[in-house]
Amino acid sequence: MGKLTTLVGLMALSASLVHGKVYTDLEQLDSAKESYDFIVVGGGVGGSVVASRLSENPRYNVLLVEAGPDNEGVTEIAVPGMFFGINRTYTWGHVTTPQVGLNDRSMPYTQGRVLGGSSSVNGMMYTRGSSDDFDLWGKVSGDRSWSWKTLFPYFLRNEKLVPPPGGRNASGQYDPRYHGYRGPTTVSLPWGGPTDFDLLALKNAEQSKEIKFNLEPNSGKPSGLIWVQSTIGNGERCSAAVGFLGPEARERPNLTILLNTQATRVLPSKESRQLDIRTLEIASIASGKTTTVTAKKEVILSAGAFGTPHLLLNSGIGDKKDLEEVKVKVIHHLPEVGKGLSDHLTFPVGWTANDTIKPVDYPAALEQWQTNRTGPLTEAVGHQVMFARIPPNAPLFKEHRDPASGPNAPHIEITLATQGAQVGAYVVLLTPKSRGSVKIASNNPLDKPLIDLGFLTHPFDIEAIKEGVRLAKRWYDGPAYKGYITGFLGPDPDTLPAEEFANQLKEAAGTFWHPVGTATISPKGAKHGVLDPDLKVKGVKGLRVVDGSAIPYVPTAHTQASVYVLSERASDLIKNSW
Ligand SMILES: Cc1cc2nc3c(=O)[nH]c(=O)nc-3n(C[C@H](O)[C@H](O)[C@H](O)COP(=O)(O)OP(=O)(O)OC[C@H]3O[C@@H](n4cnc5c(N)ncnc54)[C@H](O)[C@@H]3O)c2cc1C
Ligand SMILES: *[C@@H]1O[C@H](CO)[C@@H](O)[C@H](O)[C@H]1NC(C)=O
Ligand SMILES: *[C@@H]1O[C@H](CO)[C@@H](O)[C@H](O)[C@H]1NC(C)=O
Ligand SMILES: *[C@@H]1O[C@H](CO)[C@@H](O)[C@H](O)[C@H]1NC(C)=O
Ligand SMILES: *[C@@H]1O[C@H](CO)[C@@H](O)[C@H](O)[C@H]1NC(C)=O
Ligand SMILES: CC(=O)N[C@H]1CO[C@H](CO)[C@@H](O)[C@@H]1O
Repeated sequence: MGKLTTLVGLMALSASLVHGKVYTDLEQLDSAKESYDFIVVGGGVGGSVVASRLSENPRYNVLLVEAGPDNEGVTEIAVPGMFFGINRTYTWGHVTTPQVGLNDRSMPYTQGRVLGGSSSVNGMMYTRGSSDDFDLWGKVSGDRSWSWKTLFPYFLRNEKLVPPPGGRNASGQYDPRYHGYRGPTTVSLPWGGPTDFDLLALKNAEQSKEIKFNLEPNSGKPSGLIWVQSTIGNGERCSAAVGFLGPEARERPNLTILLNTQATRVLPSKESRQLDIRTLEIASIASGKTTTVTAKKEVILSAGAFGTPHLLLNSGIGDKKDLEEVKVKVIHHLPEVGKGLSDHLTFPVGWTANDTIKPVDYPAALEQWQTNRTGPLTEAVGHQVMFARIPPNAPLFKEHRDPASGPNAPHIEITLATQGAQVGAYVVLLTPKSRGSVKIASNNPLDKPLIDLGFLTHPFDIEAIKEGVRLAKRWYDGPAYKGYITGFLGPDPDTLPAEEFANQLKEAAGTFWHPVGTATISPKGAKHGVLDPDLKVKGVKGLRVVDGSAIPYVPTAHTQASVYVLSERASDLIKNSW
C-alpha cells in the first residue's frame, strides 16, 4: 500500500477506491446530483477546519472545493524535512509585482495548491502569538468576543500535544498547562537536541538582560528564547488535511471533497431583494469545463489571503473604480477588498563561528524516517528561535508610533541556526507598518492575481529591521558565545552608510509567507473593512470568509495557529446561526 500510493499514476485511482466521497474531477460531482447546505471554497487551514466541523453535524451536507490535488500518499508533503523541496505541482507559482520598496524586485511567493493548502507546504512552526494580537481583533471589529480569553479554549480544542518523534522527554521545554491534548492538530517539540548549539543559547539567555529563556511561547507572552513547537505528530507533517480531513472525515456520507477544481466566481441569485450570494462557479483544472453549484445555506470562502480577494474581485465585489478598469461588472462596491495586505519581511544576516558540524547523511535519514519515523527528517526548522521587543528608548520611536498590538507583542523574531563555520539568522519584522494589496489583472478569473506585498514602503520598517539586526548582534556578543562566535558578517547597520545598508536590505529581503488582512473584519455597519465581526461579507447574504484574509493585522507569530483558532470559532458561529 505504501508503495502503491507513492506511484503518481495511481493516485487518482487510490483516492476514489479508498475513500467515500473524494472526487478528483468535476464530472463525478455532476453525476452525484446532490444538494449542499454549505459549500466551502479552498481546502487549506480555514476550509479544512470549517468543512470538517460543519460535517460533524448530521443535519448538514457539505461540499469542499479545492483547486489542487490530494495530499494523501505524497511523501514530500508528509516528511517534515522535505519542506524546502516541495514540488511546484503542489503550489500556485505566484510571483509578486515589482516591489517599489525592494528596488523593483519581483519575488516568487509560495502558496499551497493541494488539500491542506499552505499547511501542506509550510514550515510547521506552531506559534500562537501575543494575547494582545487577539485582543486587537476585538478592538478593530468592535466585537469583544474576539479576544485572547474567548479564543483560548479554541486553541485547546484544536490541538493535540504529543511527545516528540522518538519519544524523547521534552519536560522543561514547554509548559503543559497551555496545551490541548485531544484536538485534530498534532503538535510536538523537536525530535533531536539539546545540541551543543542549543545549550549555548540557553546559557547565553541566563546571562542576557534582554532575551531570557521563556518556557512557554504559546501562553500569550511569546517574548524570549523558546523551544520550537511544530505541527508534527509521530514524525509526520500534520497539515489541516491530515488533522481534519483524514480517513474518518472522508467516510462521512455528508462531506464531499472535490479536488482539481478551481472556483472562478460567486454569483448572486436573481430573485432576492437583498444581495444574496450562494452560487459558486467552478472550473475543472484538467478540462476547463465549468458548472455552477448553489448552497442552500451559505458559501464560505477559504481560498487564502490571495485566493479569497481574487475570487471576490473576479465576482465584481470590490472597489468600483478598480473593477471598471479591468471591465468586471460591479455587483457590490466594497472598496477594501484586497487592500490592507500585511506580511512578515525577513532579512538574513550571518556570523563566522568556531565550530564544525557533520552534514546529514540524506539516504540514511530517509531510511530512518521510513522505518521508524525518527531522525533529522522529522525536523523542518531549527530547535529554537527568539522573540524580542525593540527597546523603548530606540530612536525610531521618537519618529514613529509603536505599531505593536500591546506590551506582550514582540517586534522582532530572530531564528537560530548553525552550519558549523557560520551561524545564520533571519531577522523578521513582526510588526510592519507597510501594507500591500491584491488586485486583478483582467476579467479572466483564471489569470493570476497581482500580489503587491508593499514591503518597505513605510520608513518605520527599515529602521525596525536595523533595530532587529542590533538585537541579534547584542545576542551573539553575549558571554556564552566568547570563543565560539568569531565575527559578524553583516550586513551591519552600524558600520555601513545608511543608504548602503538600505540597499542591501532591499536586495536580500524575503518573506516568511504570512499574508493576512485582505478581507478584514470591522464593526457591523462600518464603511471600512470587508467583513462583519461574524465573518459575513458586508451587505451580502449567504457569503462568509474564513481564512487568513479576515485577520486585520499580521500577528506577532507564524500565522497558522491564528488561522486555526479563527476557523474553529467561525465553525461555531456558523453552526449557531442556523
Ligand atoms: C512556504 C510557507 C511556509 C510557512 N511556514 C509557516 C510556519 O512554519 N508556521 C506557521 O504558523 N505558518 C506558516 N505558514 C503560513 C500558514 O501556512 C498560513 O498562514 C495558513 O496556511 C493560511 O491558511 P488559509 O486557510 O488562509 O490559506 P491556505 O492554507 O493557503 O489555503 C487556501 C486554499 O485555498 C485553495 N484555493 C485558492 N484559490 C482557490 C480557488 N479559486 N478555488 C479553489 N481552491 C482555491 C488553495 O489551493 C489552498 O488549498 C507558511 C506558509 C507558506 C506558504
Ligand atoms: C512533481 O510531481 C509530479 C507529480 O507528482 C511529477 O510528475 C514531477 O516529475 C515532479 N517534479 C519534480 C521536479 O520532482
Ligand atoms: C521527564 O522528565 C521529568 C524531569 O526531568 C520527570 O519529572 C518526568 O517524570 C519525566 N517523564 C517521563 C515520562 O519519563
Ligand atoms: C529503527 O529502530 C530500531 C529500534 O530502535 C533500531 O534498531 C533500528 O536501527 C532503527 N532503524 C533505522 C533505519 O534507523
Ligand atoms: C575554538 O574552539 C576551541 C575549542 O572548542 C578553542 O580551543 C579555540 O581556542 C577556539 N578558537 C578561537 C579562535 O576562539
Ligand atoms: C445526513 C448524514 O449522512 N449525516 C451524517 C454526517 O456525518 C456524521 C458524522 O460522521 C454522521 O453522524 C451523520 O449521520
